[in-house]
Amino acid sequence: MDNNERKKIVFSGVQPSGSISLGNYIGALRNWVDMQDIYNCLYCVVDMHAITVRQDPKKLREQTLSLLALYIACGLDPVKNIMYIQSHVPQHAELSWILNCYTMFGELSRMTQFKDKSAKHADNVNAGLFDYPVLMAADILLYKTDLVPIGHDQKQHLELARNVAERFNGVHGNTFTVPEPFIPKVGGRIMSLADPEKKMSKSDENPNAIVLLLDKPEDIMKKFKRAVTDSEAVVEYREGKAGINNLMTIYSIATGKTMDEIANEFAGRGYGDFKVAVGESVVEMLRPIREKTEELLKSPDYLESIYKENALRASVLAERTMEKVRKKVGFVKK
Ligand code: AQP
Repeated sequence: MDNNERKKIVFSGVQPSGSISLGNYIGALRNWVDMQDIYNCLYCVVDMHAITVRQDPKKLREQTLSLLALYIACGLDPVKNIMYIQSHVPQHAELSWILNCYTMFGELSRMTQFKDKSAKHADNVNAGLFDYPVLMAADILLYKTDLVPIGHDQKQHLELARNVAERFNGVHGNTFTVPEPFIPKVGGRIMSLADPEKKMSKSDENPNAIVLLLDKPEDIMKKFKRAVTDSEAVVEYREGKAGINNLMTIYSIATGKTMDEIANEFAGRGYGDFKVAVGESVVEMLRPIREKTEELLKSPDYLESIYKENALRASVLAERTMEKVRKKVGFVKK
């Protein structure tokens, strides 16, 4: 790389809104690991996003630390990357407020995640839930992010972040880098095991719908054995076979096999054998991650040193952007 050419910046995050799912891992985290050697990466535990739906405070604290431990256990290096907790860098909230004033009510009303989540949490359709994409835009734009690795479900939010950045730049001159999404070709949308027409979500109420990264091997096996498929008994990737397509995608990622190789391996065999094989491959893929996470959670001091140090590193970068933004919008310097 040319010395004058800066390394691209990557930002991504996961909400500690539950224990994280195989969908989060395959759609996002797994790709972060590959990116850490190529780019300057910030990986955030987005706890401020998580409170857009009601959380138990004690559990949220535990889930936040557990998620940070999981990041490390998945292979992310806390020295190479900036790995921190969103609420420890208040510039996220500050920029979010400013960007609110550059985001239209109509744009936010069109967000499908808002529509889905407000239907699911009808008793708590709060302004934060509506405003979620603006906080996400702030997360990304604070760091001059070039690339945002996400699953398919976040594409619309990323598009909004781009529009807000362009609008702000249009009014005040070039301020924000307009980010690009990075959505994996395979695994960008892992589906629920109980309803393969729906995405796998860590906050799904049906425990059989989701595989969690910290699930015990016997539970993972049970969930795959119960996975909803179809009545054809043919392991083949094609339209109309959402359940099988989902299991084949997961198996392909866990084993590195292509769809054709998988179809050949299970030709003439029933779904029973296939589901067991998928379960076993996922157990093996997740085993080292679970073991390492359990080990890290026994060292709270180590985790504390990581999130404190990294919040400082993130704050320095965030403050640089905020100084520029405050000046552009006309705030008096402190
Ligand atoms: N099913 C999925 N397949 C592929 N990628 C997925 N992601 C989420 N679900 C899938 C990706 O994981 C990253 C972190 O997501 P998040 O926790 O910030 O929010 P989310 O997208 O709302 O994830 P969940 O699991 O559905 O959380 P809850 O249930 O709390 O709303 C994102 O990059 C996302 O695309």
